[in-house]
Amino acid sequence: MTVDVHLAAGQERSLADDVHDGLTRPFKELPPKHFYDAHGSELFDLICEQPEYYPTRTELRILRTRGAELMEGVDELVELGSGATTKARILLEAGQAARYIPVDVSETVVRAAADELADLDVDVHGVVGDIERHLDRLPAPSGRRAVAFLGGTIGNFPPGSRRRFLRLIGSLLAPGDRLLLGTDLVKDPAIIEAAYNDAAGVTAEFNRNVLAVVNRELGGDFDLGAFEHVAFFDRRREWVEMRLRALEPQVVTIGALGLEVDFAHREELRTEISAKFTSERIAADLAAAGLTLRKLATDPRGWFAVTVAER
Ligand code: AVJ
Repeated sequence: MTVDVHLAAGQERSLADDVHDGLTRPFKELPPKHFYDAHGSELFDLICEQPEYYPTRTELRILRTRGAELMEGVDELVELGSGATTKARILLEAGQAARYIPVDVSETVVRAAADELADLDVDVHGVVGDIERHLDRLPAPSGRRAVAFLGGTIGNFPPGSRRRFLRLIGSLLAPGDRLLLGTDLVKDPAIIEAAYNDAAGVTAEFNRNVLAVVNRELGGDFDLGAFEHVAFFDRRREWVEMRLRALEPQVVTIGALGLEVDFAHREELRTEISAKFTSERIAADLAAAGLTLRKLATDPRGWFAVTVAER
């Protein structure tokens, strides 16, 4: 296996910039990518096991039943924000790809991928990097490529950035290559809201974990107990918002930034949007990024979709 590392010093800079920028806005906001330190990644894996959180197991069912057609003619699989190898294994076992290129910010995750897939006859070439900054540094293609962006993470991008990011992915595709895009679909809001408000409180802990990341990495003094988890489906925008609501007025200090941040009583900090799609919206976003929808694979209830798109 090979691992290319494109991170190191730059990543903390991105957190510092995001925190400084986000906490000094009139409506405070932090980008969701900072949830995923080691503890946050564990919490996310735990979220996926909660009975209310349907996206992961629904997408897995689609990959299991439609894997062969999704991977037909594919020589190598690139997975953006790869995380655990569960989905990669299903796709690699269903097709004939000879190379797997996991791309993730976590070096641990990328190295583990090679170990976990050692029993497959697949060459693993990992890339440690930020999918928003380092996609120009992928290894040269060895054949027809499938670029997978699964789990519904595309929904974390607001609509304008979403199309820009899809266009960037499109620029990686040669004729005959494909994008495999996972998207959560619009459905009964009660089902969606339950998925982000699990009874065991794992999502709430995951949400508050971003404050622990800021405390540790930037010398912050956020009191995690002073914020409550809020998640709701915005029906007009068709996205979930997660927020942290201050339970009392407070001043938070971020040492490394020399920053003091005031929170009013019940003031909210937005930590994530997670867009839910219709097939029309998927096709329109792909088209706006110069991509053509070739296939939309969904589960029997129509809760989640894996789309095949080409340039
Ligand atoms: C990993 C971004 C797809 O938006 O559903 C899970 C993250 N946030 N519960 C999602 C998440 C709260 C998840 N994605």
